[in-house]
Amino acid sequence: MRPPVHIAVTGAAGQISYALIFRLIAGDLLGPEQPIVLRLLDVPDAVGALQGIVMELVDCASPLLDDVVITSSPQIAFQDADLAFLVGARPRTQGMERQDLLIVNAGIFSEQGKALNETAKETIRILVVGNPANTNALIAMTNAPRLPPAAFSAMTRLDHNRAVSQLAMKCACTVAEVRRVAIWGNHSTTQFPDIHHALIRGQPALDCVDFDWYAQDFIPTVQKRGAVVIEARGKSSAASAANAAIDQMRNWLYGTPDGDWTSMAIPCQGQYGMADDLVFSFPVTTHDGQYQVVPGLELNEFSRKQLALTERELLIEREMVAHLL
Ligand code: NAX
Repeated sequence: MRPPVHIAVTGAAGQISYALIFRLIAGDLLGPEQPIVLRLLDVPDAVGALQGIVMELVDCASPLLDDVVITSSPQIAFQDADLAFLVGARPRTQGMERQDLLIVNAGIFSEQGKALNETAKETIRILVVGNPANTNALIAMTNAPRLPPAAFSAMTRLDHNRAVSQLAMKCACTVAEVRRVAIWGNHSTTQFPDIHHALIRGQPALDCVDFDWYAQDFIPTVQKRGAVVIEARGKSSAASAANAAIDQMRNWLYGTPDGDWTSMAIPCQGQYGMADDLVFSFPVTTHDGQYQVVPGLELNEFSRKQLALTERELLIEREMVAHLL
């Protein structure tokens, strides 16, 4: 029997985690041979709900579930963790401005960054899902100087998957026939869903679709998809977000397919002229558990303008949490 992999999940009593945890013990991330210890973190008021989740986990009789730890201490949650999904965050409530949300959640991610610094393995991989995901990842990373910056990423895979599906539907092809879509920048409505380098059955995507459709329909559809789901469902995306978290972590660990790439928000080191010290989404390839930004992509004036917009938003967010960096 292999030694278990310890997976920390924060916001474990929330709706995304409820869709994520059961897929983890079904082997959807690490395969059907790999035992798992789940380390579930939520606020003290949610520990009762976590106990119910533990009962349900037990009731799955999964051969892959080695143990479950439930806690409201981030230090305990991250102790010995190999992987961490930082999902927990305060949702935006009525009357709350984006700025208020940023400040409340910044406090959570600075505390969790410090806890990761104290107790996590140096080889841990941390995927930040809780919003505002890019800036939360930046705060956690800055507060965990013992860990390599490359241990952190924020989730833009849901945006990437949304873009792939929208393009496949428009071109009446399968999602497997769509390659090299990219999401640049912030996981927000300023993100830039880019199909300039995308291929449909090996042909340039922009030869298959009309540019006006791309600029006026596709881009806003992907950017605002989260709000449209909320309007229809009365709740924000949960199963698709959990699915994207598994996709992003799986590619990170096991690599991207030959001839394709994915999108991940990662610590920026000035690639494509973007400001350092942001967590910025780029097209990346992954290999042996490491990610590399796809180099040398041509960016036209349209793309540069979109990149500048999303970079500007991230710079403003960074300024607002400067006291925690
Ligand atoms: P829920 O409100 O269902 O769950 C959040 C959970 O986090 C709750 O159980 C809450 O008690 C817990 N929590 C709050 N503060 C905590 C803390 N300090 N430590 C540990 N746990 C804490 O939200 P859910 O729908 O699961 O969404 C979670 C986060 O994902 C939100 O910030 C949401 O905006 C974000 N999303 C990010 C996406 C992305 O693509 N990056 C897409 C989906 C989603 O909108």
